[in-house]
Amino acid sequence: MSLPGTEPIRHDWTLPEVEALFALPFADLMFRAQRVHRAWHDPNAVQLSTLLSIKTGACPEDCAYCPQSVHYETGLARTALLEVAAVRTHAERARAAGATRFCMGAGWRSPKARDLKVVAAMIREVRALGLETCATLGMLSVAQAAELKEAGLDYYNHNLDTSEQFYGEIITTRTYQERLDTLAAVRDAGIRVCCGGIVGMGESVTDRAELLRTLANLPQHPESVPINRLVRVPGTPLADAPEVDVFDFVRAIAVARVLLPRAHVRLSAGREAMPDELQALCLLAGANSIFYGERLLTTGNPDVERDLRLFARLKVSAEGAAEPAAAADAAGTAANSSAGHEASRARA
Ligand code: SAM
Ligand code: DTB
Ligand code: SF4
Repeated sequence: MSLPGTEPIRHDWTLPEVEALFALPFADLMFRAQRVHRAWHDPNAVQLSTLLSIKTGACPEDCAYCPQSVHYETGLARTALLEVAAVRTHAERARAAGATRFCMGAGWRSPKARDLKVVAAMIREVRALGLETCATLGMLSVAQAAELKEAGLDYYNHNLDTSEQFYGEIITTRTYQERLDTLAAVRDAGIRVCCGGIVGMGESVTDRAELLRTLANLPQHPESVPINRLVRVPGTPLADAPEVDVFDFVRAIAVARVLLPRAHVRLSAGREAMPDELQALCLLAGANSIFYGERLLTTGNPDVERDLRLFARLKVSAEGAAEPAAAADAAGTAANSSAGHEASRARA
């Protein structure tokens, strides 16, 4: 498929082709990404997703970047699965602040049957608020994906994180193929796929190219592609990973935009440490979604006021946000926060 005057959507990228994109002069890559971005998206709109950790820590997996892994001493306080009512309160606040999607994350290898029932109830509650729903709960079977679809889940996040070649350096407790199997189960259940990776774990440019090539060559592109910059959490094996050149990070966003024209490319973890200028460059490179709200799962994110100030300076609007008045009516007092009013200004 293609729009008039644009390159077709492809699923047959070769590694040399993707590496050649990474190797372009910065201005040429940005131009190419912008051309694709403007053909498929409103370049001045950004989608806002808010994250909530519904079950934190004590995860049996050994993902080298992750503060929630039981294998590392990160000083993280563990929590049991939240109550449905508490999740609803968080979702109401997110909606009042202007988010359109609410993502629930759990530190699980894969969900247990009784836990999945509770998550299904959370999904129903969040959906009833008019928010899009997303969950990231680890590996899923075909039956579990169907159960989540039945509850009304819109998106499932499950990242490939890096190339298949580099994956074994980062995670040993599950295989790349298991990740791909879960993505297929999610897709086959009719749930939209959110899948991306992390830049800054010591991977090569070839690994970044392979990750994006793998995503682009899936039978159907993920609708949402989070590009995370590693948050170096003390106690994890990657606490001292060398910092990635900021332009190399922007290049990863731009190549994601070129390969995945219709997807929302999300500038994800790592924003708190990014100056506004770098975030603006990422938006110019084709990012059109962010995590919005002062927390990711266990680490910080820019607060709403900072993001809304940036949006106002760039004249960026929030994509598809409910009118603040409607959000206020439904969400009660939480919507009277200055954030709700700021959101309306940013959208104006
Ligand atoms: N346990 C589930 C799983 O792994 O699929 C869901 C939660 S897990 C925290 C979701 C994603 O967060 C990971 O796949 C990874 O891409 C990202 N992530 C975790 N820790 C991170 C960090 N320190 N920096 C950047 N991204 C991180
Ligand atoms: C994704 O790609 N990034 C989000 C979300 N999917 C679940 C998670 C980022 C986590 C950053 C570390 C933390 O806060 O624990
Ligand atoms: Fe567990 Fe997910 Fe963290 Fe890996 S990324 S340790 S699976 S919570």
